[in-house]
Amino acid sequence: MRIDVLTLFPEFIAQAAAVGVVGRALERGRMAVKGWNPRDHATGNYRRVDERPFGGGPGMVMLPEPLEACLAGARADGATGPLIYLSPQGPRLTQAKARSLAATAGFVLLCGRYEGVDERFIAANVDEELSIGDYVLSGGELGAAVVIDAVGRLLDGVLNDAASAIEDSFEDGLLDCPHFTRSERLGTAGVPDVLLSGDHARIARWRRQQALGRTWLRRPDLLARMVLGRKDRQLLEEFIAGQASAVGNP
Ligand code: 9WO
Repeated sequence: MRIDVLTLFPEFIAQAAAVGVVGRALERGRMAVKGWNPRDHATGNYRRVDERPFGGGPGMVMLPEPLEACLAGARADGATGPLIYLSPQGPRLTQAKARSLAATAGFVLLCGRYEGVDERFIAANVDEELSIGDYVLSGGELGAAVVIDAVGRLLDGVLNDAASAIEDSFEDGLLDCPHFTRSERLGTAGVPDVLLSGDHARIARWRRQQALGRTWLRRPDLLARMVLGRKDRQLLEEFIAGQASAVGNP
């Protein structure tokens, strides 16, 4: 997988992609992340990448010319796939979207700065927009880092064991179950008995029930859009019954 990023801060992207499992994906050659700076393609004495907007108002907008030259440079170097603009105006990044991006040969991310990008560059070049949430940042770089991280960890051979990606609750639309370490100081205090039982079937059942129960408690919106199987429905009913008795309801 190859990810190219058009950004005024390529060093930020390089740093963000260098750590953790995604850093390992880079080391192992499963992924390449390349930053491209429109500043390097700006002309004139001042190497301007921004300009005052038509219609007036405060703030500056990114000029199309340096972005066009920058994109052309990336494409000439082999940048592949759709151009994706990180913006709060796009549809929200989901785990499903991360999975579908991870299945491609690559994509190009465009990070805006200032008040945004000249709409004519977007109309002519951007294939899709992607938001990481309903808030305004000072630029698209943190969004790009989020996309690279969410996609990079899904690539084959990146996570230590394939099971940990599959067991990730979000992969099946649920929140994660609680985890407990073999802490020297805390010992087994406060650890559910089932996790100490060595009974792997019971442990798997408990974890599934916790994932279902926490999703029911904390993100009922996620559960509402899912179709649970018979076993899951049973586990959740049992969890809910346990909750009701825990607060002293009949
Ligand atoms: C500013 C603004 C002000 C009022 C109402 C809406 C607004 N949107 C923006 C805006 O998008 N400003 C930008 C800053 C211009 C381009 C890059 N910037 C950006 C990207 N901020 N936040 C993002 C972003 C990207 C992906 N997901 C969430 C936020």
